[in-house]
Amino acid sequence: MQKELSAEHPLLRITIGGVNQVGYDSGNAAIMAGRKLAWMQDIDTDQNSNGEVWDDWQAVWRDVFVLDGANSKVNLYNLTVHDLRTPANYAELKSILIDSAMVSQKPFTNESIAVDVDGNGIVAPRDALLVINRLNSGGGGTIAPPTGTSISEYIDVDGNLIVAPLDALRVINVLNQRTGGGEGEAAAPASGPMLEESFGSEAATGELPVGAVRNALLEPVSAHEWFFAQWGSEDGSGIGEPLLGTRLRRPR
Ligand SMILES: [Ca+2]
Ligand SMILES: [Ca+2]
Ligand SMILES: [Ca+2]
Repeated sequence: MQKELSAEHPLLRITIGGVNQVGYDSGNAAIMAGRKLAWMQDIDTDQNSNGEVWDDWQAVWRDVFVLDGANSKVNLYNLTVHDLRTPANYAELKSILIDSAMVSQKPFTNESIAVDVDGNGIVAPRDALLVINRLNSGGGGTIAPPTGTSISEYIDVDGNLIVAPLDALRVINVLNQRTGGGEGEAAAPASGPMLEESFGSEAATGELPVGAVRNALLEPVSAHEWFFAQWGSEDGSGIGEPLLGTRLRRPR
């Protein structure tokens, strides 16, 4: 599944990792055979026969914890209840991981300046037009997960994973704030051409009143989504079945 996710959605940062329960160390080699996974062995510091991570997360066999970019649990999927050999379960888990990554990472929202839809560092009418054009060509509605390796239009300005008129309106509001702010000395953008339709004197990124808009619209996103599953079975054979892992952090 990790291979599929990486190949099908290279822009979504999804990492499957595992934490093995104490007492099942002997299964680690078999689990890693032929796989590349972030794999960890839990330890039992307080000697209650349970791993500390397992205790912290109250994990049970074959739990898959789906974590967001802040390592907070957003879903829990148990592979005893949902055997991944059933195609519908496999598809469901995969979909949960993708959807969670979309919510956390908002790949179609410009994380530098949300209202800069074309990502050229300048906020201009063209940024609103791109959204409007998308809506007019029937491209509104829920945004599908990206399948390419780059984003050319950050059309989801408000980061709700839907392309809607409000996304264009956000840009227009910022443009209106600028035009209402009076004339200023011309300042050239640090790089890139000044767009024809941009508001001449205020086209430089540094002068745009977008700072407040910018982070109000965006959740912080960390480098990776982390998930954990448990590969192993109650009898400790642990071969070929989903196991468990997490970044070592207590749940909220
Ligand atoms: Ca313990
Ligand atoms: Ca722009
Ligand atoms: Ca939106």
